Amino acid sequence: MHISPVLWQFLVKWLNASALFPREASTIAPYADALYFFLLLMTVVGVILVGALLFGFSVMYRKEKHPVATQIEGSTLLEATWTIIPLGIFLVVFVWGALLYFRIYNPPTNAMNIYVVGKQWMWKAEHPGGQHEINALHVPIGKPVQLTMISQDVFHSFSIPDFRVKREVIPGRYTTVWFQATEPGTYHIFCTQYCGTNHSQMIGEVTALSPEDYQKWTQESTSGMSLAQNGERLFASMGCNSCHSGSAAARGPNLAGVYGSKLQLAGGSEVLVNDAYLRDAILNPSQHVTAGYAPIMPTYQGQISEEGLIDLVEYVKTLQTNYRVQQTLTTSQSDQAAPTTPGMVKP
Ligand code: HEC
Ligand SMILES: [Cu+2]
Repeated sequence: MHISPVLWQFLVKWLNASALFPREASTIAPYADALYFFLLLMTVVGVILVGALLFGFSVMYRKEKHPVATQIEGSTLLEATWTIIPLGIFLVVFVWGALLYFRIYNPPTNAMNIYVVGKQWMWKAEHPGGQHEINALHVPIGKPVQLTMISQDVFHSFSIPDFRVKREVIPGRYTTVWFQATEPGTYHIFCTQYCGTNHSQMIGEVTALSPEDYQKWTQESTSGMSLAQNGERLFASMGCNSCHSGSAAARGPNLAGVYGSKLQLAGGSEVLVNDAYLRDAILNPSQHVTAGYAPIMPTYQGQISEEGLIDLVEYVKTLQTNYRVQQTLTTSQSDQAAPTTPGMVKP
């Protein structure tokens, strides 16, 4: 029998695509699958048990053998048994699931961070070194990678099935996932929340590389400017440094070392300054005024793109001990002449 090569290729492709199970390509995948298979096993046991009892009782108590029904008034022992055993199973699933949840959603502190911006209908990745990607994500294997994600428009959901990773990507708020890839290769990225006409095309590819190949990739695809460097320019061109100059006479607080610190607010409460807080401090300054300062910082809502905000956040993160704004002040004169500012919202 002869099969046309086209048909054969189609068949092979179809068999691959309809593989019953995604690959296990992250450290977390086997753990997620273990719980999944446990649930599957419990379900199968339940179905067989109930099915067998149903069938058995129908045969045992059929009309020819028992023409007159016997009334049974209940059995405490029986009822306690079928309450306690399932309760025990559900509690096991609950504790197991909760432990796994914490493991999946709490990134290790040494994780490297990559930003992901979702929009109708694409995924944009921003590496700290300034590498930009669209519908693609390069990561090293054997190293925890955290994604800090945000949507520029509607709700999306970021999923890498082979890594057992999935999380909502929401406008106005950073969400995170993390994973550690175990095998070099390419893996699908999906948007798993219906987000409009071309939702089905909101897909991409993760490329997991060996550390050496990843190193090579970062060098080859650099745009020349890191996110923090872009942020530094933006900081100058948007006039942030007029208030945050770092000098004692400045109207705004010194931002050096603010990232990761506990900030005292005017209302008396304390906040931990993380990525999300920095973003919010730029967009909604009046919501949480720092103690000892007048609420004079203008809102930048609608004036900076999500990418621009990421740049600013990365820049403020780098202001650890030596305050570089002074330097920005002196170098910004030449930038001011630039016709367009990277990261500004385009109309
Ligand atoms: C008109 C002066 C002014 C300008 C311009 C200004 N800020 Fe502020 N900023 C302040 C003041 C005052 C505070 C403290 C009071 C508050 O929280 O609103 C502050 C607070 C902040 C904070 C919170 C952290 C802290 O230490 O209080 C961040 C982050 C920040 N500014 C970043 C920026 C960025 C980025 C820009 C430019 C896009 C900017 N600011 C522009 C005056 C300003
Ligand atoms: Cu989407």
